[in-house]
Amino acid sequence: MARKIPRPFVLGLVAGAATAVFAYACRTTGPKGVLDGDVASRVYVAPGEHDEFYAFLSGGFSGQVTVYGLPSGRLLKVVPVFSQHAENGWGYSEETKPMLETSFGFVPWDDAHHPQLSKTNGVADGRWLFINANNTPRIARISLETFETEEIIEIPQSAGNHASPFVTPNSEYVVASTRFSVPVPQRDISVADYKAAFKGTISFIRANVPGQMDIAFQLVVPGYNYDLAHAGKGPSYGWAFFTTYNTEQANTLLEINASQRDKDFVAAVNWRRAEECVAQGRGRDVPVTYAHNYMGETRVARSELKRGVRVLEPADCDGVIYYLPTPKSPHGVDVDPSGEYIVAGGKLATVIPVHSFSKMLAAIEAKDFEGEADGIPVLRYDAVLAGEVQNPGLGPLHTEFDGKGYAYTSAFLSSEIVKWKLGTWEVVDRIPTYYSIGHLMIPGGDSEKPWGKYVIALNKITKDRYLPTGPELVHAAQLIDISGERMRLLLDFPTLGEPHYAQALPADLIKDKVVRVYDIQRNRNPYATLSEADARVERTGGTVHVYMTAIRSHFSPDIIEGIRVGDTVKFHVTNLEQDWDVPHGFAAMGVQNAELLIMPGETKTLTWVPKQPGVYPFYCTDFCSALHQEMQGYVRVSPAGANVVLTSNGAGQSRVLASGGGR
Ligand code: K7E
Ligand code: CUA
Repeated sequence: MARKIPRPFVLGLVAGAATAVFAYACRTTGPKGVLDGDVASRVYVAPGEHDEFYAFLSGGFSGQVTVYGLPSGRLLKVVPVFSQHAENGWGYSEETKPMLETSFGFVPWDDAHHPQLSKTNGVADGRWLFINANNTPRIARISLETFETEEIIEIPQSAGNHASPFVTPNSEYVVASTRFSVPVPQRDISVADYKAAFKGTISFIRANVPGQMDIAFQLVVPGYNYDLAHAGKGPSYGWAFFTTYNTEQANTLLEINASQRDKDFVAAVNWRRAEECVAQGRGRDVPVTYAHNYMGETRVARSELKRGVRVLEPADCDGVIYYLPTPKSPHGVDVDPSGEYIVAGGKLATVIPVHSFSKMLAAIEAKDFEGEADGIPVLRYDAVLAGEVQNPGLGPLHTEFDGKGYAYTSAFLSSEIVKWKLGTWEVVDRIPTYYSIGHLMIPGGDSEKPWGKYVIALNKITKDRYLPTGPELVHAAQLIDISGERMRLLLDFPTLGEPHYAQALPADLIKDKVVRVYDIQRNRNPYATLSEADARVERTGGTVHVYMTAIRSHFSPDIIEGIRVGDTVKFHVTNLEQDWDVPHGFAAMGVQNAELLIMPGETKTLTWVPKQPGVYPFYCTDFCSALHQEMQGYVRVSPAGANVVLTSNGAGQSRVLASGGGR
């Protein structure tokens, strides 16, 4: 089949500035219907069969992670992370609310961009998935045994936590950098003082012990925008690379003002050198406050405010950071499986520059600098360049690798994936994507040993790919076969939120260790009710605790009286089931909250402050059994000051521990 490459864009140059402004029109006539030959069978996973890969897609502005099976593209789960999730009460239940605490208070939304699997020896090991919150800087750790968010650390002195959270080869650190430079330390000052007072920070976060995520140290860097990152591997182990843009240090209308220079930088940070300097006491402690939230064994999240972070200035630690000139407003920076090549995606560049790690070391040794930026040595472009990929498509953003010597780069403006050969830099294949691709992802494609086989295009614009659904359209991913010489489109599948980036690994790495039930004997929730005999209500002043159990197909108690307007009612619901896939739900009329979805063996708590007298039904929301519709009960609410005695029909006795005057 002859392959003609459409050019679905119009390129306009605004005269008078070295600024290229691209206006483009999506070509909305992609391939439809049957493609070639055996495409359908390549993605067909028969009913009851399992997919070969788990894929984890960021939810972008949904704040969540979604889990898909590949190659089928079937959605398997939404893992709530930074945003409240009404479907299962994440961020609504008392057990999970502390996970969304920050130094700014409760922040129930964020923008999640970059999932990163934990690694051992440079390869995904199936323990955890990390993901960043872009807006209020945070990093989460998700367990791949429970598929739940178990830990969130806030990053102080950061703003726009975009170049995050990229893991080092043994998950020693996740690295994170500021997209927006801000006053460091934060203070009330004019934006006109940008150049003097605004800084970036690069943070190294210890992440390989659950419950102990913490900022190991921060490097204060010039006030540019730091966009993306990747850690070195193999020979470049011990280094991490960050793209910068806006080295012009503009603070308004960046579209034009930050596109002036021909080259910005890739920052190369020697983190082992930073460790040495910190060990020698060359850092200083800055008294900032940040939250650390952890779910832990009790499965009751705790939020703790930490104070103080160790900050290192490049001037106090020679050799810790170098700048590699890189055309032009680079976005992605990706390190090939060998660890030698550092590929940058210059959004406005006409080539893909590839830096050589060994040449970089030689240039550092020879002090082959073209200058300095804020005291940081700038290496000479030609001294570090391995090669340039010519004609790489317009708007190159991100690159992944197949482990067979090829690289795949997404080109946003020309809506295509370009395949090129490492070493010769020649383009060998290209395939259109529908439309405006951002990231792309090959299973293991950022690691030392890619699994290859597929690339997923994560597209920004959907247009006509699915049935229209009003002004707001679902986002789109496309699965492309890369097992042969030519790329082949296999499948479109819709995604939730905006899937910026993704990671994937073979299902065999995790599927047998996935938790099926929480052991009720190990339930450490202080409000757990471990048997129906203990189901009861208790009043402590103005708070009524309902110790409730759920098992097919009833709640105990299912009648509660003696609650008064103004009381705070806490429904502590324990699911006594010990069978896989038997959650119970809990919702009550008028409760200004979401439902609870309680997994087998788990306790979850919903808080309610009733405002009007009446009798309120509650029920199980998850169709759990033939008599699910019978799984219901009533709460009677009396006026404030009423004399109705607190009672329930739970087997444990109802008690008043301290008389309630209504408050
Ligand atoms: Cu969308 Cu990695 Cu936030 Cu590129 S980023 S596209
Ligand atoms: Cu329990 Cu439906």
